[in-house]
Amino acid sequence: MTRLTILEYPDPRLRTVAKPVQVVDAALRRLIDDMLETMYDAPGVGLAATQVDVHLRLLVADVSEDKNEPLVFINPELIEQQEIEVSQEGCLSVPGVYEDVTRAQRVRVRAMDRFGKVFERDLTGLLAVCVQHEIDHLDGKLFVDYLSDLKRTRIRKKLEKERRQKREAPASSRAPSI
Ligand code: GNR
Ligand code: NI
Repeated sequence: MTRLTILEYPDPRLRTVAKPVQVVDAALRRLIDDMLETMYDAPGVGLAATQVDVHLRLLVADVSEDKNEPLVFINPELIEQQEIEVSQEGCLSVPGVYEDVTRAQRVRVRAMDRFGKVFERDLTGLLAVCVQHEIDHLDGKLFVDYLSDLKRTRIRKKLEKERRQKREAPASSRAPSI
């Protein structure tokens, strides 16, 4: 299995709208396994294909304590949403940022599993929130889009600065050449 690279905000590729999966085959199952490995390694409770620069409607999740309940949703659709409440979210594509977002705490989702079989499932709490967060990724949307322009700009500047410093650190810690 391969650990994939996760795109980070404000990478414009995170704005791509993903296309429906047409065939569920061995190549797709390999991508699913790589996404699961990437999610567990990160670590995160969910991962959308968009985040690894694959623009197909596919997401994985695991909100279990022991990280032994991998879930796969191919071409997911929300068919019911209830109990709208605020909860705190984070995102592997927006590292270190946690903010309140208002979403349904109970959803019913229809999707295909890793063998292309259609299923429906009722989800609650973190898993319900996570699946909505991942479907947003598939639509090119990020949780920071729900925040004020001011907050989003501050977050973008903070991440850009952190990345700049990460790039410069190796050079500035080198011994002077004189
Ligand atoms: O790991 C994650 N945690 C999380 C917490 C609250 C709401 C949503 C999430 S999803 C996130 C992983 C991620 O970025 N998925 O796209
Ligand atoms: Ni995310």
